Amino acid sequence: MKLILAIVSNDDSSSVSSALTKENFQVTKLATTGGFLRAGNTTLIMGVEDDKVEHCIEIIGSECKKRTEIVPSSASYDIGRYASFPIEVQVGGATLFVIDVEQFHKL
Ligand code: 2BA
Repeated sequence: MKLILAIVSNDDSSSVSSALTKENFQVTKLATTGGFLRAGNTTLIMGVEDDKVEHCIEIIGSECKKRTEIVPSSASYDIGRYASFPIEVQVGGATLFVIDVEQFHKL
């Protein structure tokens, strides 16, 4: 058995956990925060049989594709003056850790 930790965008967390549970994977969701951006993300914890790991990764990959979005941003030029303009940001994607599980118990 492997333990998969998948850090995904909050926007994708609902669809990816639904897709995983539909395929009979068991998922625990944690609300987490990225150290660099200090923005909320979601960490999924999954105990997965070795022969199902690839399928699990495929599902996560298909639900968490990297994409660009246009979001409003603003800058101040001098005291009290602001300009608003759209910027392109990359969202989505997933960071995965796949770890060997020494023991698994449900008591
Ligand atoms: P990603 O590399 O896609 O990482 C997304 C989130 O996944 C990270 O959020 C962090 O919560 C987690 N993560 C990624 N790699 C990890 C690792 N090796 N160990 C533990 N957790 C990990 P943030 O830390 O807020 O980073 C958001 C995005 O900012 C990153 O996207 C990356 O594109 C960029 N980034 C992160 N650290 C950077 C740095 N030191 N310099 C430049 N860009 C950085």
